[in-house]
Amino acid sequence: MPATASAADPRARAVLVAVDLQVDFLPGGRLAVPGGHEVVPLANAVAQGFRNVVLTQDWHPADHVSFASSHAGRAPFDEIDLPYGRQILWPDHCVQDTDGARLSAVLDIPHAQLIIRKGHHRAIDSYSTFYEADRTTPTGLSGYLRDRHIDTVYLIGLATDFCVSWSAVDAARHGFTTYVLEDACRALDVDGSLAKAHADMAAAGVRRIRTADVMD
Ligand code: VGL
Ligand code: ZN
Repeated sequence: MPATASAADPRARAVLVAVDLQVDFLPGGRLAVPGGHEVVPLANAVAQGFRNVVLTQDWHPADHVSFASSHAGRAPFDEIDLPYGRQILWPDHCVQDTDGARLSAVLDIPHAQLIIRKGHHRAIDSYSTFYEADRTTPTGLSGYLRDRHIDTVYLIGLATDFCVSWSAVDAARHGFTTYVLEDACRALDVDGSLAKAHADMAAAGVRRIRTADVMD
């Protein structure tokens, strides 16, 4: 599908959302996703087939509630209860305007039209790029997509079992036809999180496919 497809083309109503392809989630980063770097060239290739591409960035203040360092006596991967629900505590990562929060230098999608930054409210995490973890505070992405008459969302990126799956579930729940391109994602797999993500995506009607299914 060339990037010049006409408005009549169904691909004009589709968006590729490339989730959190950021330095801290790549090998050597502060919350590295195993094999995360393998996704970046695939993202570059698959994006060629989309007119509409949105990138996302995890973008936390230095004292973010999701950081173990913000809670005395807690260690990364502990879980705590917060007003909006259960929260896994992470190593500090993707702190606003730091090198770790930057998009991968290998990412090459010059026609991406929007970057959604999420997780910027100190007291709420946001795995999903549609709604924060209280499930009610919007990032604005669904309004942006609806204004542009986009009804189909394809997701790739990091991590399958957190930001990709939560975004996919929210997209499907809010009426978008939703696909996850699984070979262009990698998982953290913390304590059964990947199996749970698969179950949650199935329940929400998210379709799991491969990049070859959308590339000519
Ligand atoms: C993510 C954990 C914490 C992700 C972000 O991008 O999947 N995971 N923050
Ligand atoms: Zn985060």
